[in-house]
Amino acid sequence: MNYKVMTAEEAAAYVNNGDIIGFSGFTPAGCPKDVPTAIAARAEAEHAAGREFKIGMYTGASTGGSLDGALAKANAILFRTPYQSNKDLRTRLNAQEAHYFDMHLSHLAQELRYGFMPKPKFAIVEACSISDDGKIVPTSGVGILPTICRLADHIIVELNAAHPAELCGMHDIYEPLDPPCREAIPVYKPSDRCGKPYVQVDPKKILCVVHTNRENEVGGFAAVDEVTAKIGKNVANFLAAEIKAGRIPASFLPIQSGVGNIANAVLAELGANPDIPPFEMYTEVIQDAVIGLMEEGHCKFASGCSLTVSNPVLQEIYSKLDFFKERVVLRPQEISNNPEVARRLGLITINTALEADIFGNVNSTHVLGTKMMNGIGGSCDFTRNAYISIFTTPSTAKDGKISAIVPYVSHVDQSEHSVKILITEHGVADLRGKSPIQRANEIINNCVAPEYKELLREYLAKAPLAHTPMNLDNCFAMHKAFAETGDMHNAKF
Ligand code: 0RQ
Repeated sequence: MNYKVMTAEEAAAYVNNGDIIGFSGFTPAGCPKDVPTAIAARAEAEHAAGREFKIGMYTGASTGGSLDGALAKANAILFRTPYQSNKDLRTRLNAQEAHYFDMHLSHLAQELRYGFMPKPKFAIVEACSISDDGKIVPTSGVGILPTICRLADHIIVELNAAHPAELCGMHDIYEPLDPPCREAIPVYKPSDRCGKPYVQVDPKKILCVVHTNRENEVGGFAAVDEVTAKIGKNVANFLAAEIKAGRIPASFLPIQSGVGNIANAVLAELGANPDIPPFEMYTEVIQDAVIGLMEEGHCKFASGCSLTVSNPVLQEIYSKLDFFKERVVLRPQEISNNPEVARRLGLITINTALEADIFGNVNSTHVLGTKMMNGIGGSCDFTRNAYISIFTTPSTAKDGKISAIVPYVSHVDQSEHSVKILITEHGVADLRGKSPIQRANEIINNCVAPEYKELLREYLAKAPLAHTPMNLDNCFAMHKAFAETGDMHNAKF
């Protein structure tokens, strides 16, 4: 190998206060680990010496503890985008100690190329192999790797021996041209490939290679419980009925499924339902449940941006690479989440809400309207362009003190125009072709927890008569009741 080999500390020494860095990966899959941790240590040393040290950062989505976690703990983040899910980082950005802007994941690479945000000085990327002529093979997540390598002045490669070089062939790297020269993305089914199995970079830009052998930092998923199992069953039964009614083709359509415990549980239930045919996925995050479904034959193919699986499941994949390379393709996020492709393929999209309102608006990001949870991720990329968009949520949170269905959401991520189906453990609200008042009754009757139904009916009955019966004086009364008394039941309309 012709490249300089350095330790993580030596590589981190190149990074200075105010530098902007793009990181590879998507969720903790495919993210560099040693160099970011070394940058965090450098920040701590600089802070101890009374000097400022913060970096601007672009990532694919959330990352692992040794990236977001270490940099957040060191208070070394000037700004950051897009999706994140690290507890320490969440604390920093909710305290305004790091500027965070939430973006659609499919937008990030192109907006960097368009120059809407400052370009990264460094790309720090994880690879399972690198050739002397600059062919980088990513590991289990791609994210914005091709674009940051194109735009950055310098590339630092973490060559991670925990990922086999034989992974080469699972990726499909395609970067579209920018308008006015962009052409159609030639993906007509989830398994289509249109790019290369590696990222071609200018080898002269590779500053150094850092050898490492580190496992991914993907956490496990909560076991499926009664509520999430019921939500999953409701989704599966709804889709089976749509096939029966002829509104979804009998051959079925590709599925996109969001992130988290609920999404994982929903997928397991889809696999268990005999009326759901074996399916394909065109999604961003391939979670544990998908791999099991693939081995059982319920999932035929998955296109995604990352294998966000627990380490035992990743080892299972690596032990059967020939099997999985035929069934999985990993793409950059501007292709895995591309609205053009999503609309063309006719995706059934299933994402999770923190709260929804009785008119069908969805909040997936802001707890009680102000505190950032994780971010929108790819949920809007898919929802707005779906064949049919589904949102799931448990009907209550925090031991029933919060109703997930409220008079008006405290933050809007998906508007009522994009959300077609809302599903809780209690049932399914079909919002298609319904006016606001019809949607409100559908949601209250089918999705709201029994103990909150009367409260929401009272709100609706007292709201002014209008196309959207919304009372500007008290549409947040349930949120206020929770903030003041710790229980939404105490709301007064
Ligand atoms: O808090 O952990 O303190 O108890 O929110 O809730 O039920 O564990 O749900 O793990 O499925 O995550 C929306 C965050 C759901 C996720 C969200 C509290 C609840 C709990 C988490 P505790 P659960 P999940 C593809 C698509 C946005 C991006 C997206 C997400 C915690 O799915 O980030 O969809 N989605 N991307 O108690 C206050 C409420 C609440 C509430 C729940 N109404 N008010 N707190 N909670 N409802 C992926 C990517 O883009 C990468």
